Amino acid sequence: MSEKHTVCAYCGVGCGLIVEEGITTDLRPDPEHPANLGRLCAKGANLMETLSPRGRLLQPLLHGTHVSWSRAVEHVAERFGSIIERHGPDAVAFYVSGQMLTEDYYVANKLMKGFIGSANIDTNSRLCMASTVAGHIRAFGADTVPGCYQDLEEAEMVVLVGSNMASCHPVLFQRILDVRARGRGPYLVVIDPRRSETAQQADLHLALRPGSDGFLFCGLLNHMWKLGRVDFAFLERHVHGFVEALEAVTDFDLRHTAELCGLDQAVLADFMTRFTLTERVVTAFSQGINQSSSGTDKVNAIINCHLATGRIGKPGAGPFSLTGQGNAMGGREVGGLANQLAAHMKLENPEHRRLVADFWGASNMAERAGLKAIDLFEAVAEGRVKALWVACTNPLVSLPNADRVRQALAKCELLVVSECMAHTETAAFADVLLPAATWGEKSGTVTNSERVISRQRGFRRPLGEARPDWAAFAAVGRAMGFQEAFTYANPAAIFREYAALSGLGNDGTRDFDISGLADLTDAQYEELQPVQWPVNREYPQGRARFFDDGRFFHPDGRARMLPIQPRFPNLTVDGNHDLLLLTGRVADQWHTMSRTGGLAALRRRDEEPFVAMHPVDAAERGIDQVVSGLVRVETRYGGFLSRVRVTEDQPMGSMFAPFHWNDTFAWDAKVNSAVNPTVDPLSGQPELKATPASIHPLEVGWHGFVISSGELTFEDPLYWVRIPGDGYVRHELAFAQLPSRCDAWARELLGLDDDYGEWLFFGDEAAGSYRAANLLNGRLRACLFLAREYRLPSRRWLETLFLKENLEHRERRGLLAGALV
Ligand SMILES: Nc1nc2c(c(=O)[nH]1)N[C@H]1C(S)=C(S)[C@@H](COP(=O)(O)OP(=O)(O)OC[C@H]3O[C@@H](n4cnc5c(=O)[nH]c(N)nc54)[C@H](O)[C@@H]3O)O[C@H]1N2
Ligand SMILES: Nc1nc2c(c(=O)[nH]1)N[C@H]1C(S)=C(S)[C@@H](COP(=O)(O)OP(=O)(O)OC[C@H]3O[C@@H](n4cnc5c(=O)[nH]c(N)nc54)[C@H](O)[C@@H]3O)O[C@H]1N2
Ligand code: SF4
Ligand SMILES: [Mo]
Repeated sequence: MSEKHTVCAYCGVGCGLIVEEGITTDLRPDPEHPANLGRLCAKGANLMETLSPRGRLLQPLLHGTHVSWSRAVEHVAERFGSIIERHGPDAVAFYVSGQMLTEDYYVANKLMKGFIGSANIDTNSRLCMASTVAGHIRAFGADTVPGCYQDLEEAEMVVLVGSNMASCHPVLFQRILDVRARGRGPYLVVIDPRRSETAQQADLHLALRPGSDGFLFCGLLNHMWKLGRVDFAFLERHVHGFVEALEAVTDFDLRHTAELCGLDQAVLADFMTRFTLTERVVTAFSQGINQSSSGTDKVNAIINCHLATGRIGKPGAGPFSLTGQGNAMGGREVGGLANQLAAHMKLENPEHRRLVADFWGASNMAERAGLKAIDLFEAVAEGRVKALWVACTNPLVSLPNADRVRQALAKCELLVVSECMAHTETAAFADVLLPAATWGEKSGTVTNSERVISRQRGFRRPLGEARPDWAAFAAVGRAMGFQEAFTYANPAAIFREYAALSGLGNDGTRDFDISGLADLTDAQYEELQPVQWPVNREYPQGRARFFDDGRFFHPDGRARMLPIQPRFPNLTVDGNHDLLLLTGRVADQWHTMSRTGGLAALRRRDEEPFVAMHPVDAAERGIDQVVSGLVRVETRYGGFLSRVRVTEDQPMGSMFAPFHWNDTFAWDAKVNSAVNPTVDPLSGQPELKATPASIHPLEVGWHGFVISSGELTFEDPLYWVRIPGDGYVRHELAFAQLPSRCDAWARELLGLDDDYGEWLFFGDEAAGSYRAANLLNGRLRACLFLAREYRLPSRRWLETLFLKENLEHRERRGLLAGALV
């Protein structure tokens, strides 16, 4: 029996886990990891199930043919090399991910920025954290998260803005609920247009008008000023720009702010006064703030409020950005964004460039920022970027205006995709597919939302020929001629180099410094306990809070308050699209579902893609009359199919759809086909939370479902969605019409066009319902139910039949009669 401490593969909370491998594999939360202290959420608890070999990419493929790793690497290096030779280094790019480990990220960034000589490496964190990074740098002079998780427990008031923490950072939310249950927890405010799972548990929910957060925080600053609570003594000593910042909010009195935000004035006044008078307040924010065309300004509007009152870097007080992916923070540290260098050094700073170039022995250092994600894919579509290496992300599903992304990928001369799964939408376009080792098989470090660096430890051999991503990038680096710079014995060697770089010429001038870890031996790296950065001479055991000493990272040591002019999303008004589409997540699914979509335990809560809307909006459009709930949402960019959920939790005038479902799990369900690609001019982060949209009933002739032992594919459906069960798969279906030769069609549809088993058929077009079932040796192999009306037999009952060894006579009869329970 071996026991390994590691961290969860999913979100930025960064929970510690203990994996015990023996005859069975056991996974339990680590009672001592500082992030979760023994807690776990459903996604984490089901992680072992994701290790199945099903669907994994096991071999390098070159145009679909199995080749050796060395052949694949040679091909990539040679093609990258020849494109660079003909068109210059800016004709190639990497698009990477906050789910790579720090060591993977470091090597990819080093190769692109130090040796290829372009800064065209960007990451899915552009869609996620870029506005926070830009906001932090403007306010603090560095991308510093001031506080830590304990602050959320020690606060008297926690304000969650644009964060559905109950679903997206469940363990952190649990920590808040736990102190509340002990009777001394914070007063909880949730600012979110919709009554999310988190808002449902709040003391106060401010359902503000979508996109109006900037106005709200400007109003708050104004209110605090009026109440005489601005801490001018602190500002005089530690902050620049406060006069201008305060002047900028003079117009936002309470009445005006309430109007702009669509909130009740008295309720807003209560919130603002409470915020003003409560000493220990944490404002935690996430995608409702970041994913906006004015996201950076919103981040600074929040930080302004904390700076103005000196409530930063203190126990229980400060602004707190929640990171999304497990190593989103690590990616920011290594410089994974196209406008950063490495170890929080700045690409535009010649001194930093020189330091890094000398340290790397870089032959071809990038001199200026590269293309940010949206521009990068546009450049691919226009043929300016000709070779692209995508690693650990599925942009065809997760980038806005996805149909344009599809065009870009189709056009790309050389698309390399590093994936652990064989079939993702993006992988389908790859010229070269590189099999990646994944969670449980690879080792390295990740950094969570509170700057805690933890070891992710592999406990299994990679499946097939899979390799860790760092090894793939390093191999290509060597094949491109940079042997010395890309020869690493193991992740520990990469980490040491990175840690040393972070301390280079630092002396406290840069926040990110882990030079205290630069001399770890392999064995010490293996044993490394979670530690919060910085780790250096001054803070050998890490530092819980920055700015408690009033020192910031602008050259003058002061923070900046910024004059904010809030604005609403700049949406092209389009008469037909009169509802605002907001997008986000559900608790049990992870992004593009490649890990979570196939697990029965995680599909029970939300089986099908859905779009939520208010009953009044539904009634006005006749959507409440659509019994099946099947609808199509459309915008000027494209559309997607979904089931409508009519609920008062969704405010009037807007809709909410999780962006998880895609062509792998459903038909035409990709939300990002409809989402606009407008970006924040400062951060380049897209406006994923607001697109004008319309909604229409889907004209359906026949509704139905199939239960079978394996996955099926369908020709010409109006709609299908795949729902995994334990030992079976169900597909929900809709067709325009029934073919004339139903029985033959059913055999083919069920993939059982063989001579085995016994067939039962019942009903036809005229009867308005049709059923078919196949039994082998008394056991149900597959069954199909279709009806004109959306009135179908109980799926649960049929699913229990599916698991039975031998059907009784009564059950066989019931199969075709179909119990409508
Ligand atoms: N279950 C699950 N957990 C996850 C993930 C996942 O895929 N699934 N992904 C991880 C990642 S990468 C990330 S980035 C995080 C994201 O975590 P969150 O940011 O919490 O999640 P989202 O659902 O994207 O958006 C949060 C909320 O923003 C609200 N919102 C929309 N528009 C506005 C607005 O104008 N103002 C305000 N105030 N709110 C608005 C939405 O209604 C939504 O409830 O989750 C992480 N955790
Ligand atoms: N409309 C809308 N769109 C959004 C968002 C939104 O709120 N609304 N949120 C955005 C945000 S915040 C994010 S972070 C993105 C996330 O979007 P993506 O990054 O595209 O989503 P994932 O499904 O997590 O993709 C990760 C891929 O990496 C693969 N993988 C897993 N482990 C490894 C590994 O170790 N190595 C390699 N090479 N591959 C691996 C997985 O199989 C999977 O296909 O989506 C963004 N898109
Ligand atoms: S909260 Fe996040 S890190 Fe913790 S177990 Fe759940 S998904 Fe994993
Ligand atoms: Mo994210």
